[in-house]
Amino acid sequence: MNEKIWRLAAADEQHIAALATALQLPQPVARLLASRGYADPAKAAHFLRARLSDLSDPERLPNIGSAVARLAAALAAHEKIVVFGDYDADGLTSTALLVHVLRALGGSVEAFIPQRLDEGYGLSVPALERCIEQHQPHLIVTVDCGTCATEAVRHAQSAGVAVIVTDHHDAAGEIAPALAVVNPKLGTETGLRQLAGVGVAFKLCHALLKQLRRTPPHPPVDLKQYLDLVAIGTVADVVPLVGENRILVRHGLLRLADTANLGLRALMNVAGLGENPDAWHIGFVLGPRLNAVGRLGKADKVLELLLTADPGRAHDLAEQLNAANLERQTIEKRMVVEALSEIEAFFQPTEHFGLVVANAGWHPGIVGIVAARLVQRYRRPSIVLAQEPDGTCRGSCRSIEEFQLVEHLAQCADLLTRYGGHSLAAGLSLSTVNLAAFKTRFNELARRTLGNLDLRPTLRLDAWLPPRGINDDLHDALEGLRPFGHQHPEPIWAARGMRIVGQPRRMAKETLGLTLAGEGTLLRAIGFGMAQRQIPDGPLDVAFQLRRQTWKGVTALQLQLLDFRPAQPTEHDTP
Ligand SMILES: [Mn+2]
Repeated sequence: MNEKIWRLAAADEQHIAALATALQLPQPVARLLASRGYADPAKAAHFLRARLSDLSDPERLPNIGSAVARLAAALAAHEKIVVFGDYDADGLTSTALLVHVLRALGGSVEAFIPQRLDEGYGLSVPALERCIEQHQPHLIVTVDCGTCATEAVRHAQSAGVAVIVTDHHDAAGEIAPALAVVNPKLGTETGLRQLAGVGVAFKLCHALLKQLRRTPPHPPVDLKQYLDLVAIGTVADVVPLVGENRILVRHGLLRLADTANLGLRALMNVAGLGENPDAWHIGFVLGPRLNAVGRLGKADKVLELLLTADPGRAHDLAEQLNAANLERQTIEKRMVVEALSEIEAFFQPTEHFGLVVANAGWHPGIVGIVAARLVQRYRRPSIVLAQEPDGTCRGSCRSIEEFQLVEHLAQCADLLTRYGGHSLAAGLSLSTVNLAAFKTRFNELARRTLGNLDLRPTLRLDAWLPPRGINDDLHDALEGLRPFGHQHPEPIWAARGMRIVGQPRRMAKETLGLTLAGEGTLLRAIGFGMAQRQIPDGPLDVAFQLRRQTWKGVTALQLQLLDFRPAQPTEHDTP
């Protein structure tokens, strides 16, 4: 597992120098920006500023005008509105956002979340029927789902219920005949296509407020106070943290630090989150807690948490979410062990490029996380299926950049009952009688696409640093690049020919501690999970992320090691 290919991100050296001068940036930061598509100083400055005023006009989303007009009419006529969401963190934050805003505008609004385990994802006919029976709405507004829910939308209309769809998923079929389908994937603005469901819901709210502001009295809503919800849904849905998503998340994180949402405040307390939550905390601390109850079939609790005005109730619910997350972890661990033992029984690296495993004892809400673990381990597209007693398999796929899921699943459409999603993550179901044929076909498709590629994990270096360049100025300059996440990862640096001073320290939890020296600079380094790794004699090249740690009142830089290797001459590096 130590066999990583180190690859320096490509960037034009002339651009780097010009950018560093123009924006007064340390060379490595200029290099990073140039390599990530911001070589032009104006573009880079815009990226670094990430101002809310740089968000585009929400009216540029397709069909948003008619959606806003209908919503405004529903508010004016005090019609009963239901926000129909989804059980993941994106769908739940989208729902809470729209409910908060419409209620603040005086709307008569209820929320509805489908049951993951019985009704499945999105606007299905059974979920719709339960929704109508429960709430008797005049108008349903979906968030994070519904683009192709043709049957359910017709069903609603024949029951006299109007439907507005807001969504961000790729259209995998006929577009639902709703009165408006607000989905950036149906438009031509490439910058908006990356929005999460909650980003689309935010745009809808923004457009609605703009509309209402045109005629007094002015609506008493400050949309900025809900940016914490937008940040959470956006990060948790793993959409790229560039463009408008970057702006929304950067400002949403500032809002989250001081959130007025009692549920989020309680959840942060229960999870032990400190002063300045960042995107990592959403992805690895808050996101899993918000998703866990939904996975286990009780997403309504998250919705209640995000909507409650009662601090005691908020605390209780936060505790329940925390407990559900622990339960999820236990189930996940067992499933990973079982999946690995199934795969190891047949796996040949030169034969198996698309992994499909199925088991009757697996939890259908947790298959996606297990698939993600398999991708991490094997670097191949992986599908994990829960076999149901009714003779069907339901599951999740996760993939690598080199293999687009939905287009490959389309080539198995005759074997599947349902599939959909994105290029790196998708869901599917099929009849168990087709399982063997599907396994073979999926592997064959993956072999055709991946068979000739080098699938060893790569470490994408942002720059080689001279040891003297590993300093506080660099660390400070990185603050402006935050938040880091999908498609804008935290920078990885490397340094050549570092010598180990003193003895390596093997510490608790498999942690390795080193003191490194180069060019007269001494640096502390730490490697999580590396305590057992063999340390080569002689100087090392190290790859790391830069941290500033305070310990016993002393603040110092620390290299968080991602890999090390015997020092190599420069010409060995893969470009
Ligand atoms: Mn989503």
